[in-house]
Amino acid sequence: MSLMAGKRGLVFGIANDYSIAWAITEQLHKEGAALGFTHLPDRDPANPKMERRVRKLVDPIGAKMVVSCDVQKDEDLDRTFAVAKETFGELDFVVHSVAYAPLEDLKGPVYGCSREGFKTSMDISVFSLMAICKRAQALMPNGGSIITLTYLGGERVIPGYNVMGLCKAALESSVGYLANELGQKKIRVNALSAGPIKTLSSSAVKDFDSMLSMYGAMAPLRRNVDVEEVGKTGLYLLSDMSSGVTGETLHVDSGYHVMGAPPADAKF
Ligand code: 0WD
Repeated sequence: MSLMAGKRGLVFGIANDYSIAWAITEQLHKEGAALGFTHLPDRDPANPKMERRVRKLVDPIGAKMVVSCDVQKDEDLDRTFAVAKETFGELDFVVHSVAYAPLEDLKGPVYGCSREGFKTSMDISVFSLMAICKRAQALMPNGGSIITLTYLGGERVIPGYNVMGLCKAALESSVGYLANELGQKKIRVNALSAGPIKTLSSSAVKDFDSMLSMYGAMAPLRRNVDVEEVGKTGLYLLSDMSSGVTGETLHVDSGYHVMGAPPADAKF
């Protein structure tokens, strides 16, 4: 029997086919999940680029719902979960794969980050998980699994990751608190800490290409991860295979996070 047969869930954060959320979706679909999606609101309703980009991917896999949702807006979140209730009745899982920082604040230095930029980054990248958990738990009377995407820059200083590192630290902390609060309802909350993957968002991170090559040189597996590996771990965390795992930050990074100094053979 398929791992996700009979399970229903929402995926936040597909921008295009490079998105990590799409790689997770592909795995969930393969294992028989019923899926709903959100996309960023379109500025010009006459030319709905965002919706079209997401629909091109999710319509062929039988998306049960596709809703416009800016996670900064409570009314958008309320509408998304109202549509999910109408469509699915109940939910079994949610994928939170959303992050944003204004470019001028992201590029650093951290001490130069604007107050507004900090608030926006934290609102979209951290508060949105709490806001989503609040609404999702009401649709999970029989328990469920919620995952978010994070990066090592939340645990250690990764030059160039800047304000997003601060966001990921807060996000990972919120995963622990949320796991504790929702545990009695049999809802698990975990973070998947991915190695660097080329996507629309990561292209905004300074020196991203040198980060990629450093993983190949430094990581115990002496290679970087590919997005399919991240997708498969997403599937694991959302399925009953991980039924005893909550409050965890699980690294899918070829082991990079355990290293404290470059291995002897490392060439940069
Ligand atoms: O190397 C990487 N790519 C890594 C990414 C390594 C480790 C973690 N991550 C994390 C990111 O920080 C993020 O949390 O994975 C998550 C997904 O990132 P991604 O797949 O790399 O990036 P992308 O394909 O751009 O998806 C992020 C999406 C947005 O895409 P764009 O590029 O259009 O900003 O987050 C969504 C949006 O779809 N998003 C929002 N959704 C709702 N409301 C909002 C918003 N206000 N802002 C951004």
